[in-house]
Amino acid sequence: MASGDDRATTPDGLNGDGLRVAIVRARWNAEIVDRLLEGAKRGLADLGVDLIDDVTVPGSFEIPFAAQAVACSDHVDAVICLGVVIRGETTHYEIVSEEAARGVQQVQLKTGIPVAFGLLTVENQEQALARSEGPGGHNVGEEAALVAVEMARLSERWCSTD
Ligand code: RBF
Repeated sequence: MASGDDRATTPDGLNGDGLRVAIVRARWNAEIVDRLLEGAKRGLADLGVDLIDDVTVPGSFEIPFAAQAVACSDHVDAVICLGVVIRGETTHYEIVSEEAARGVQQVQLKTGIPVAFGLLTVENQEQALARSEGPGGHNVGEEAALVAVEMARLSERWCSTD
């Protein structure tokens, strides 16, 4: 796991035993998304989590819709979203990245299922590579896996209806 001043630390003793987690990932920039996927799977395995589904969608713009469908299924405790949006010559960068972020936040607030934002929104390929298994092992997919588990445990503790 990477460390750095600008990154969250993981609570001591965090474990994912018994949690059911699904991944929703975009096919745009697939080579880099695959690196995020590897990181996310590693993060989940390290915490003993069962990955129960791995859903792909065309692009990051579609991620919130799929995340909502998965979160509504009653079969998951958390969802991890993975995508890569690279700034180009058009305004699509802002549209795709902002709508993906807004949508993911809406889904977790609306469904009560934590949805981790493992999307890279970057200027270029170099930045994307650095944040998906770059120097020091920085992998935003792995970080998103830890966030998903932490938030699922938090939700379990405070939102339980038992
Ligand atoms: N999807 C991504 O996940 N990452 C991108 O960098 C990305 N760039 C796009 C640039 C343009 C000009 C367009 C039209 C789409 C882009 N998409 C990207 C796809 C988008 O998320 C979505 O799949 C499509 O717009 C279809 O709804």
